[in-house]
Amino acid sequence: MVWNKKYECMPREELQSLQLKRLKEVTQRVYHCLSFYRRKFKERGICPEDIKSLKDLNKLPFTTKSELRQGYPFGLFTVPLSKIVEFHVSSGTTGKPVVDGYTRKDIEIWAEVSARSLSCAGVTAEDIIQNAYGYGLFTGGLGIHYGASLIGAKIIPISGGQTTRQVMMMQDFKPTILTCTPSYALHIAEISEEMGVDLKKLPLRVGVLGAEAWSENMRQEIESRLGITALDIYGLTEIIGPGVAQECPEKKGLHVFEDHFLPEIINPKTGEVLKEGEEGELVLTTLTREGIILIRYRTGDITTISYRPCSCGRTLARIGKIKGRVDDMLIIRGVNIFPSQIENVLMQIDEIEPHYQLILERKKGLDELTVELETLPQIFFDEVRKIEEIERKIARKIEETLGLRVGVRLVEPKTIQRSMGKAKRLIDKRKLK
Ligand code: DLL
Repeated sequence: MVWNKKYECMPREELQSLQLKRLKEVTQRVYHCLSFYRRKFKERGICPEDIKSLKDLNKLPFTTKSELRQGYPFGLFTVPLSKIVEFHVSSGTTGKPVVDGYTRKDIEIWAEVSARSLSCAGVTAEDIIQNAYGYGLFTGGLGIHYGASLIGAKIIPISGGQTTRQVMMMQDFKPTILTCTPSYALHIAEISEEMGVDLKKLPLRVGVLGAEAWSENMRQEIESRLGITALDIYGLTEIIGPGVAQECPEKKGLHVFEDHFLPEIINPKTGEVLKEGEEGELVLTTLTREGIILIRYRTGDITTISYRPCSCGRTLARIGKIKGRVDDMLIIRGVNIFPSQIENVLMQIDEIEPHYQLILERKKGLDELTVELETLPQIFFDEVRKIEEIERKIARKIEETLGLRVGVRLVEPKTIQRSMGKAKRLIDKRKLK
């Protein structure tokens, strides 16, 4: 088990002075290494010496994803290329990806924070981990692998996909931990049920699930279908990969490994720093990375932060479950909504499978949202009245809970595409000029 109590349970004042020391070092480093940061600092009329307390953080400029793209591929590295030992890229599909370059020390840090994450979820050297995050340029597979290795746990590096084989490994190797995206965990459950295998009877006990937004009710669905405790792991390629923040079994937010990553929550429209508990965009500054140092990176992820110590003993700040990305927020007839909020309602309905898609269209100048869902196999599609009744019931439930009128369309079982990694929930069919 890798529980670095020195840092994870450090009194806040001590942690803050460590963060300040590290913040001063990284601002010096980026200022002297990169004209990109020097120019941005100068535009704001500041230099690294102006950072005298953590409060001065908000004098520093934000860094955005589009700036990282402009530096593609190696323009924002803070060390010579000869020091880089590994590359990963972000999983976004539009335009050039964002590249992360890791030095040997960065890989050690990554292994440490990933090991702390897994340990926070209760993983020990005795565990067998079925790692079904994708291996490759995506950070999920290798990030978890490095952490599990540091703990000394036994790893099945199966990667995503080949779901029948995943179930076979679960029966034969008897893993105790499953690591994958929440949507893929549900797909594994579905295939195992088809194969007549009851995962609840196997030794699997914990899922360390992340890389996409998922609701509380989706957690319950996963826990009951797989017979596990499902815990949330957060991270992003730009910062390091999985291991930025992790939920403990208390399930009261994700602990941010603050000795490495300094979090803030801002109003995404104005950039103003928000108070503890207020919802906004998560901004992170890397305090120890070498290959890439990010100052006030705008993650685009919406959450809240709390600095209250947790009953697990950790004093690290906790972020709430990520609600979605700033750019995933839908505004439909004046109602602001995230796909995860719709998911939360859908997961409470009995007559449907937990697979859905949201289809956004523009009709007569107005945005219309249709929720597409699968019925349970035992509900027959020729029972038109019954189908319409269920559709109306779901639409009513969404309207009651979220104040949003949507169309609901039930489709036959197994017609919505399953994901092996991050699920694509929203299909935007609007032809916006
Ligand atoms: O998804 C890293 C990761 C791998 C995290 C495995 C957890 C487990 P990227 O592909 O760069 O990295 O995508 C990062 O995914 O900005 C969020 O929008 C989203 N995301 C990651 N974890 C969560 C989570 C990996 N637990 C982007 N909840 C981030 C909600 C998440 N969204």
